[in-house]
Amino acid sequence: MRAIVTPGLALTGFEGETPDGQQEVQFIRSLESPDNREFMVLQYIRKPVMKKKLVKKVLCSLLLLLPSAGVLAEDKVLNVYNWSDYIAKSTIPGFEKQAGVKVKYDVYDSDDTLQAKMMTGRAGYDIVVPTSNFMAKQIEAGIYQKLDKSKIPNLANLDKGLMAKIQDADPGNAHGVPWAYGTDGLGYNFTKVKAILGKDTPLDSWDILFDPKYVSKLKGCGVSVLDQANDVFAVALHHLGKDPNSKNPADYQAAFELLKKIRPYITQFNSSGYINDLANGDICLALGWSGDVNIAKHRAAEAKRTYQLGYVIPKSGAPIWFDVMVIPKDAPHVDAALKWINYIENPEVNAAITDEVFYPTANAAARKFVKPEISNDPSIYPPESVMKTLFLLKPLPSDIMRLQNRLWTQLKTGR
Ligand code: N2P
Repeated sequence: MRAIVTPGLALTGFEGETPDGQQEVQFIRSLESPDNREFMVLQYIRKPVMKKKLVKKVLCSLLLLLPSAGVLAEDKVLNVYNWSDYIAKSTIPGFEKQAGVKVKYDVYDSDDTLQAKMMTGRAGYDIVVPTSNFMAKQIEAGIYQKLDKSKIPNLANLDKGLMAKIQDADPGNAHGVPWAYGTDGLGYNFTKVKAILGKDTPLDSWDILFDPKYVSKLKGCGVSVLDQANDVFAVALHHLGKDPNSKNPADYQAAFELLKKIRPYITQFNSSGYINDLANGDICLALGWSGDVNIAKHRAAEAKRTYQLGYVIPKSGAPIWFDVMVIPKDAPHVDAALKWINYIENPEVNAAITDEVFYPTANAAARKFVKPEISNDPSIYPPESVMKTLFLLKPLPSDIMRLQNRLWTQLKTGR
């Protein structure tokens, strides 16, 4: 049984009996404070049937015994829901040791999955990590709480310029702290692709994916595309010379036509398994995320594969995005969540994550702890000349998101 009580709250709930009449069930759904902060109180009380009055009496005294917010017992558990392949091996054990909090860690590989879970409510997570453009809609829907920044002193380590980039999605950075950022680009098995397309074909172009003349030849060695409509439409729109964050439905129809032309050559839609597929030589081209492709490259080298893998940001430009840690309004362990955010923004903890998953972070103080071969790798930390070509994925109106998803299903199922 979990209990958190703040004085002055209204109580909602119901009570009844199990169908066999043997047990009394009391379910108190939530307590709501006047400022709309919600706290889970008790989930279920199941006990042998007692006289109603007695149940009420027991409950009342139970509530009186519960600690108030000020003297709340410290959280011993933290439920984190994060992207797959996004954390160092040392991150969780380090936090558990330092904070004395046990971490339950679940992963997803698409913003759509996260969004569906969060919008349904009561997911039980204390920390989730949406991409900033999705986060904006979720903040609007009121599902995240404002951060108590006094509990996150390590916020001082963050790069103000990068924080400013996500203020469109989260004004004043009131709700979120960036976990990492990255780009969308092309992951290659250079050895196989050059053998098929010829060593002089320029690989720093989206043409390799969007021009059937190239991609048709790569079908045989495997072509993977991220299973996230929003990213793929942004890239397709950009390739057509249209606004990658377009709000015009006709633009999406045009992007859909482009994608339909290459659909026969796409051998899989995938947002996590493609890392191993690339590392194992099961695909030779991937529209993927920067760190993921670099993880594949690293795994292939560790396994002493003879082929060369690599990540390329096409020279015409590519999406850049930020994934952001936020605390759901109904998070059961807010205090532990704030401790987690502060821990992640410790420069050495933060650098260890970049060293393992090859995603840069907005933590300026961490950069000097990142291994030099990683912090000097332009496919991981895009230099200023490349940064200028990147476009930020922005929040889109809900009808455009729905249109993207409808066209996406049609594309994948080929109907
Ligand atoms: C991590 C994927 C990064 C998420 N595996 C893209 N926003």
